[in-house]
Amino acid sequence: ARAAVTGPTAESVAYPNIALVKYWGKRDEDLFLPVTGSLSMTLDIFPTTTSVRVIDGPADVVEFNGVTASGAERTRIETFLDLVRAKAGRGERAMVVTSNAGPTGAGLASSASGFAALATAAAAAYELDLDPRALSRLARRGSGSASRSIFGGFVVWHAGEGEGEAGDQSSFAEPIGGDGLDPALVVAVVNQGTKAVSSRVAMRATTATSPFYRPWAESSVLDLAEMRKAIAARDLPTIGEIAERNALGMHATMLTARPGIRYLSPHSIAILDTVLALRADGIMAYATIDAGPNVKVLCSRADAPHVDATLAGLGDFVTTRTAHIGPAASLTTT
Ligand code: 2P0
Repeated sequence: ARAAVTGPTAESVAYPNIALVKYWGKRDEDLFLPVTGSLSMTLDIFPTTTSVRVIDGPADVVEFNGVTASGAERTRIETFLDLVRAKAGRGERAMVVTSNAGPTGAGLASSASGFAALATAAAAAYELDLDPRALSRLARRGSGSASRSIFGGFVVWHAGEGEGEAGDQSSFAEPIGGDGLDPALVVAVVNQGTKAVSSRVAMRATTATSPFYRPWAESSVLDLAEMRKAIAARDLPTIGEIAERNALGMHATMLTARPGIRYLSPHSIAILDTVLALRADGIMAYATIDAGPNVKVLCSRADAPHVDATLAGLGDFVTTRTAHIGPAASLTTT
């Protein structure tokens, strides 16, 4: 039996973001406070659409990509709704309908777009009046990287200062400059499947066991400062160089966890080789890789068709999509 509808439906759309300086490691797992700040580009492909309405039923109802959610997937959304309800001083359950246009859990930032969309729609459904900064802090509690998908364009997520309430208040994302920068990100999908080890588990293992974690975190702080300068200077080759080294460094911390965690596949390496070959040909293309084998290649808008065709031409193992700068999360109906 369907629960009776008791509130208006709030619907939102949010886009994934790809970090050019990565978030990898938490200093507080409950509050989702990161060890280091990070910086991303919001994309214009693979959005998540989510609607939330308050119902008078006994439990939350969650539909995920057309199927009733259960298990860990449902629990994660319910836990997030509990946080929204606590902030709103409300107790009613909700009906959540969410769908991803892109692959889920494949290192293509579905949790970023997912929790940015859920935070936006749930805050509206429960009548929480949050400014974008507060919405970013809320989205962070669902998935760290979701804090960045509240905003469009180039976005920095501050690590924040201090622990507890002080950390929670100061760890939010905000858009940074980059006006006039209009790069492309060619997404080379080599595996659409859900990753075997979640980012959360991999991060925890890495921070706890890799002797290379601290050095990477320290260098990432410097990368972030340099990246902000390169974006202000609209210097795409420097942006690409920093992004590529930061991502490879992050993977080095995972590879050196004990036991090692490896998201890279032979196909990922083939694409990295192709990026090197493109650069040898004078095409300014740079790779970044998240918690999955898929590779994202940053280049100029003008070079994107060539880069896309080159990667697509590698064989049947790869499919490509070219993304550009995308928009902030938004409420589409109330
Ligand atoms: C990032 N990733 O900066 C990094 C780079 C993956 C590699 O943020 O535990 O899903 O929910 O906060 O946000 C993926 O981690 O992890 C991620 P939780 P999340 O984009």
